[in-house]
Amino acid sequence: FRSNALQIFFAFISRIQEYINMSENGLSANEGIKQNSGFLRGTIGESLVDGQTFFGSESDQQLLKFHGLYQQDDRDLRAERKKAGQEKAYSFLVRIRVPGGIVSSSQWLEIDRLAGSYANGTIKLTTRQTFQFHGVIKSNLKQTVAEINKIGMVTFAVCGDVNRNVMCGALPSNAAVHSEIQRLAREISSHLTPQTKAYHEIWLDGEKIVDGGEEEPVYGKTYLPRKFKIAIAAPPANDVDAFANDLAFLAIIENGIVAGYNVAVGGGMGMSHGNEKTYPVLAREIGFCTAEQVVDIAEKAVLVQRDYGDRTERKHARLKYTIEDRGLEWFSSELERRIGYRLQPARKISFTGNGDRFGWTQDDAGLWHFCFFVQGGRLADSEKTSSRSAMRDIAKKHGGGFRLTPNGNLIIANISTEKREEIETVLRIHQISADGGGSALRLHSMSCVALPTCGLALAEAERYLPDLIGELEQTIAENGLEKEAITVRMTGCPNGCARPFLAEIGIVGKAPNRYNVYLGGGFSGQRLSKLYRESVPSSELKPLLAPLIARYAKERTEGERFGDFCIRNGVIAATERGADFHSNIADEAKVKR
Ligand code: SRM
Ligand code: SF4
Repeated sequence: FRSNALQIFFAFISRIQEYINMSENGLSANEGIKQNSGFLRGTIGESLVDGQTFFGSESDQQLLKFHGLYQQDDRDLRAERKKAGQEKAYSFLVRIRVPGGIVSSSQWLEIDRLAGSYANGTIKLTTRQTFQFHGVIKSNLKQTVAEINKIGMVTFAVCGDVNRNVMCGALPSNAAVHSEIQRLAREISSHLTPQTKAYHEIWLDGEKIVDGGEEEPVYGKTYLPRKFKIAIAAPPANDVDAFANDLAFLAIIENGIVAGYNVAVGGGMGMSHGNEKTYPVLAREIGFCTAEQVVDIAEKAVLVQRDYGDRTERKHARLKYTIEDRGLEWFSSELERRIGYRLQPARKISFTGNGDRFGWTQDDAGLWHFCFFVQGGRLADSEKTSSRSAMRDIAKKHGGGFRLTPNGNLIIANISTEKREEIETVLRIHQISADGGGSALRLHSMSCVALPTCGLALAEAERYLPDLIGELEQTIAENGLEKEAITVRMTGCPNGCARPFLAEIGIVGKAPNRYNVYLGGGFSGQRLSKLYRESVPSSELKPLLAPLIARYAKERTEGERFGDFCIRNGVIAATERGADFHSNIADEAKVKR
């Protein structure tokens, strides 16, 4: 107990010190932490072997994120443990970088093994095409990271103030286009990976670099003001939700090949309840470039944000605010100055949806791909599902690999016609169907992790959305809408990890069992939603949404999407730009409950 109390005391002192540093130079505390970290080392190495179950220093907790690791505790157990005078049930989230979501079968088998050996036995497919392990205890962290490294994967730079996992469209119907965007995703990802040897040193027992012997050519010593996200879309699919990214490349496909990319900048989801200075923004297109220009443009866009992003206030530090403050034209000319040429005019693009295409697809090279719905992106073996075992069995038989989709679903990829039956047999044994036995509403639903691991969650998401969808499926069936897709996304807080502001129905945690409901998002991820009702108790969500869905069934025009219907009928005003996200909110939406 004494040593715990001491740890907490020292953590408190170090926090105060950080805040003093911050107020001295006006920069946010994280800037000081990065500056003094020795290129992301801090005292992580020392803390790793201090015999504690947690990292006591605030700086190390922040720096761990750059290494793909978050200190968490089981929030379900907090009250009970506090009452019993026990420390929190600490464990770590381990995020694994998967550019473009592409995983080989042998990697899959190892990921599966590690999930069982070191994590809580589940494999979480995230909304950004990465893997997450939850529940890794501190004494297993180093071994987990080292074993991930052995299969050619890393946890490095998948969190923190750097470029995150680069997403790309997941489902190939045109094999050449997809291999091109996958190649590019990998290239951007490796080009923007920080150069510090800290990761190798701490986790892989790499040689120690003597002070001063290191450089970080793109990022510099203080990295970026905030996280940076890049995606590549292959229209007409917008499964990556391109417009939610700081930077997006939208493939222009002509005669079956990629002719180049439209460049879009300044998207992001996160906001805070009650703070109208924070809001989601859609990325906007600024021009067209060739494939050869993409990586350099990505680097220069990162540099503009590195140099101009707000380092004083983290809630205002994403590229979207840099652009909102300085203007899109300013950004374009600053980018063009750095790349040394003008972007060509953006070309015409249209998207048909931001969901996944489920079931079997044959690409033009003749290979099959099976995409199936993974509830909450969580592969597990439980009373309800044996999806984790199913994928293990398939990975043993199938050399074609897997693709994680940006909606947290999974594709078994590159299956030859001869092999298809064998895969189908395994799927049957484990009762895995493309739609998980659900409606189109369920297939187009997505949630973030939220409780019990996410420290920022205000309400349930992953554990609650399946039940709410079940309730709404009654309304769907009564109105003959089983095959009609409506996008529903739920998050435990307004950070927006499941991109709820780009759903037709967004349900965002406000407090335990209370949610803000957003309507009017575009089906293709092309329009933001707007607040419809605030602080709705979970028991009132179905009564609120069911009549709207029933009305949609009766009054929609041919092919009309739910989000468009809500706007046409005045249920909600359209949000044209991020900056008007908080405007035109119906007064009744703000009624406090
Ligand atoms: Fe996220 C923070 C989970 C995608 C916006 N996100 C978090 C943390 C790490 C909480 C924390 O900081 O302590 C969550 C860990 C929960 C847990 O227990 O696993 C978390 N985010 C996730 C994942 C796992 C959600 C999921 O269910 O799949 C996704 C992992 C993505 C990845 O592999 O990199 C995830 N997060 C997103 C997305 C979607 C996207 O990238 O397309 C967004 C919105 C897009 C954006 O960035 O604007 C997103 N996460 C945030 C934010 C708000 C950022 C902002 O600019 O305001 C935070 C909070 C923060 O950074 O301070 C956050
Ligand atoms: Fe946690 Fe909020 Fe992200 Fe959900 S949206 S995972 S509650 S930070």
